[in-house]
Amino acid sequence: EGQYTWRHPTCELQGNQCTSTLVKHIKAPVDLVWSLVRSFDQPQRYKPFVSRCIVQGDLKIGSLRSLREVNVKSGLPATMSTERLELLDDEKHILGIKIIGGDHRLKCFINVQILVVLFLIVQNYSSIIMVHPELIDGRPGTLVMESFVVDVPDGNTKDDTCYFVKALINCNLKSLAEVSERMALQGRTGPTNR
Ligand code: A8S
Repeated sequence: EGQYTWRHPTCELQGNQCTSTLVKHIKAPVDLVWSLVRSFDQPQRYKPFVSRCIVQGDLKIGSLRSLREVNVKSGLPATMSTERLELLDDEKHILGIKIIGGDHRLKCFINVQILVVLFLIVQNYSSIIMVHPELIDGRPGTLVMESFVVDVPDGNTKDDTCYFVKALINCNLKSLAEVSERMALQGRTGPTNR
């Protein structure tokens, strides 16, 4: 393995790519949110579209070039995706991933939650997610920022591509907030019996 340097995805933006940053405020402590975000081998802990995930070889937490094979639930324009860990920084709370393969075919994507139908191939996708502590209503909370860069596929506009990916990430961040806030509440009051 040769030298490997990692740059923020938005640094290398090309003409046929689109990028955006999404922000979410979560009413749960940063360590709890980070413990969910950093689990590269278990994205299904909070990502609603992931059905299962297998890490090839042994996952050394924090080791770059770890690969995961993610299976997504039916109804999406893909069945699986191969993703590489690009960056895992437990001090700065930053996780970077890159999609390096899969079968993200040109298919119809129907999201019943937001009722959009789009046609897209996800290609050359990199994302970076950062979590920072913040106070929300005087309590420890977390600011989550996720940025991505992806190619605009032939026949699609930048706006449509951005819209599709932002919709996916918004679902992930909404679910991350729900899961973390539930865990934070259980941590404060003890697990519920239901
Ligand atoms: C993430 C972000 C994305 C995931 C996409 C954009 C994906 O897992 C889904 C549908 C697709 O069409 C592509 O952080 C792919 O998970 C939900 C399978 C890659």
